[in-house]
Amino acid sequence: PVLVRREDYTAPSHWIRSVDLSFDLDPAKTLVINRMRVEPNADRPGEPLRLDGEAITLTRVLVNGESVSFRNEGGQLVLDKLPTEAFDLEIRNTCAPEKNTELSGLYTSGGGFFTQCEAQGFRRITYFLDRPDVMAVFKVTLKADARAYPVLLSNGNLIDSGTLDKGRHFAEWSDPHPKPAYLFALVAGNLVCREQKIRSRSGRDHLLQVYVRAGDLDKTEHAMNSLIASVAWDEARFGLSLDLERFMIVAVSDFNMGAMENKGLNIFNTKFVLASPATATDVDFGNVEAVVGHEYFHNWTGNRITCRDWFQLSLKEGLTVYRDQEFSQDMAGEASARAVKRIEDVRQLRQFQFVEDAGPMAHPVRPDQYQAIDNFYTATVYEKGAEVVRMMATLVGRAGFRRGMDLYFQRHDGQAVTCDDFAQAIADANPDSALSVRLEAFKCWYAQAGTPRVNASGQFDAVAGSYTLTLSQRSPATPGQPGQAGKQPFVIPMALGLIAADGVALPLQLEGETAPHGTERVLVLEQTSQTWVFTGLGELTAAPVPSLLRGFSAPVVLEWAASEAELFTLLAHDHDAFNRWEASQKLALARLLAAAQADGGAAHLDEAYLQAMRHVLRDERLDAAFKELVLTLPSEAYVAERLAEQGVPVDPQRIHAARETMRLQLAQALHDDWVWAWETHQDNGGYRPDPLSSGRRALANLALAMLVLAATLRHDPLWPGRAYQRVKDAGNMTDRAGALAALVNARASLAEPALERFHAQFRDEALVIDKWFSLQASASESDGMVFARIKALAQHPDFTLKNPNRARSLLMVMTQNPAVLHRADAAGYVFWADKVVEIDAFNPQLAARLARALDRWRALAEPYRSAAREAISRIAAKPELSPDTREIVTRSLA
Ligand code: B3K
Ligand code: ZN
Repeated sequence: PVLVRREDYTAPSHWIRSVDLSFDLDPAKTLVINRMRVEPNADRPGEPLRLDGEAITLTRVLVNGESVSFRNEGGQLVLDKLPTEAFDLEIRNTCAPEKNTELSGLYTSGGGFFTQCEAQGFRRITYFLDRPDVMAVFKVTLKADARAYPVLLSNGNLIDSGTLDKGRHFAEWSDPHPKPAYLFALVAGNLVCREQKIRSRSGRDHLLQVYVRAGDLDKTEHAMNSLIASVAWDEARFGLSLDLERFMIVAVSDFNMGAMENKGLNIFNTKFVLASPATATDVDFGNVEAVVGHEYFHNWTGNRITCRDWFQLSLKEGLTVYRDQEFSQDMAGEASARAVKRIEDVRQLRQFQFVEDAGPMAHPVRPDQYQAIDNFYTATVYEKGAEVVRMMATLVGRAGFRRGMDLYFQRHDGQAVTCDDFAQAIADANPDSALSVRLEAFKCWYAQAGTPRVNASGQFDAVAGSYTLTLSQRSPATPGQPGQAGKQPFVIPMALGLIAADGVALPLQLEGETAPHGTERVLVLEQTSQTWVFTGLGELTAAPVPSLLRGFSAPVVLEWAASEAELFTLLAHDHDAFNRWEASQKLALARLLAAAQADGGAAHLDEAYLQAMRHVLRDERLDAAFKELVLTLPSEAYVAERLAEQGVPVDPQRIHAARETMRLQLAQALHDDWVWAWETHQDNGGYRPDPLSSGRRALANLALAMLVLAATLRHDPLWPGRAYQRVKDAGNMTDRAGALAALVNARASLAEPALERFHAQFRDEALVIDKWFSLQASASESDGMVFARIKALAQHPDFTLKNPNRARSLLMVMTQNPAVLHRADAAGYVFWADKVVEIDAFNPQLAARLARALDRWRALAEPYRSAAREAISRIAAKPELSPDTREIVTRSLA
């Protein structure tokens, strides 16, 4: 396996200025003619041209119309003795789209042709300098059978089309914007589209189109609305307008990830386009909006300014995730709905990125090396990368961040640049800001892996009327990066407030200041340890409660030994909704951790905690969505990480047992409150996926789950009966899937008929059948019944590993269900290892993703630990493994 290093970057030997591609599309054998205008890089004279190519058959090479000699070296096509001036290079080759099971390059799906070129798929279409710093203007001609493939699409504008002989037709597309090959796309198939003309703020007209298969047109309205909203948002918030006459989204059902931002021709997993109230949940509606936004925003952050090399991936991904998160918050509207979105994002970050940062795949936001770049489309590059951008925005302020973005585009539009270039632009536009004066130190966030720990302690001096806050930080060791002494301190923006015991927000005045500066401010922790003294608190009779890391202002683990009383105060009074939620999670976590470590693993919930939860549930001033988040216990994975951090070996079965008993107690103790919540949060009127009504549905579904759980245990048929009725007659998928999950998780006897009914009703809706699989795979484990079910479902006629969505709906979901995966008899690991190997033979990217399920095996207690290592070793022992999966298991065992 070849290790690619960031420090080895060199500019390309040649530039490819323009490409004229012609495709004769045939599933078995597609002919590609690739005519390039090539220019030697004056800085690197006399170097041979090495073109990337993979899984394609070369038929001829012409330089300025003449045959030339060439050689093959390490999979590359090498041309020596080339002209020293610009020249024409023509390559002819073939490829076999129907044999392309990796879904990278040109492949077939559902009778159509689709491409996926990021990161290195273009080389599977034709020979090229397949690297993001080589940008060319593309012209593309597509020829195909007119009946089978009536729609022919590529990037840019349609400049010609017509019929050919033998029932074939053609279309010619031209994209005026120079782009790297990873943004190339083509689509050919029998598709229909929803379209909409819009006029942007700047007065230009654009045609927006969403292409899907014939039966799916009625599920495209939300995607179109999300696209229109995205265009308007980027203009309003960042002054960035659509630079194309035509912008297309195409949905495909076989796709390795979420979606792809190809210039003017975004290709999407159907999961992130199709949504109707009958088939999609509120979460799906939210995801469609976020992903449509994300891909659209890439048009500027990714496409107009792209990455110099793949180590800079977070330049476009971290920034674009930040942008889509901001977009979703702005779409949510009200402050409370914004906070809900922020809580959901942070929960996601902790569940996946923090875990990644603590394991064998931990890497900096800007990695230093890789074997398979596709393995680095990670939570760290994406979600932590977004937090890094958010911290910059916090340090320069909202207006300052906008200035920084403006400067970034002014300097780099049309270029392939680095993360340093971005940070420099934000800092330079804000020369006096908290970012600018410590830019080099701040950039540790790009270079150092691992989640920093921030320890906080406070001291109240009633006589002096002062509160002294000490913050200190340390960094854990990560692969290739020693901890503590080996790492520089991070620059950590700490948003905070102080709250009096009665809930009043206190004015914040630091020692040496003549007046307070509001009730919330951002301190910057940049040394190993720092102390701040707040003064003017002479009126207080009791110590104030600090509300630290408000809004999760930095991606750190906050270690603050809060008392129960302090947490109850925050839960009841904090002005920061994020920290109110955080207090609820800390209260729950303390009980979960105690129960998971106690003999017998039983949690006993105290009246104070139950009373606090009841208060939140009944509080009229709080949104239903927020209540649902507070009353949802921390996930088993999150609890496991916290234990691991304390050096306690993780026993997933005990954690599961502890969390389940706690859930049951919540269900029983708050029974009447859940009944109230269910009854008062029913929909009246039509379905709308807005934050208010989706929050109401979320809370009603949680209430129903609790009621069915408690009822099933006492053999009371009332609530299971109601849930079954809802599966039958729900007016939308959120309610229907919620009721079905309630029955399945409670192991109610009505779960079986409900599952059958659901399957029969939606047998022709692939995305709903995916839900049917994942709902069963994510069910609460008990006596191995869920695992047995999963094994049976793997044999179900509707199950296939070949469709990534379907494979993930059962297998990825299973690996995210700890009590199913981690079994004392190791059967979960054996099943998992077999599937990884099986999938790896035809789709390495999918297999490598699944292969990460046991990343944290070292944190496990015995017998899990040894059995997990054994299972990974079994995969590693296969000689035929793809480089992708090989890299994962090798790092895991290292
Ligand atoms: N840029 C693509 C991801 C491509 C993944 C390649 N393995 C989607 C996105 O982040 O928008
Ligand atoms: Zn992206």
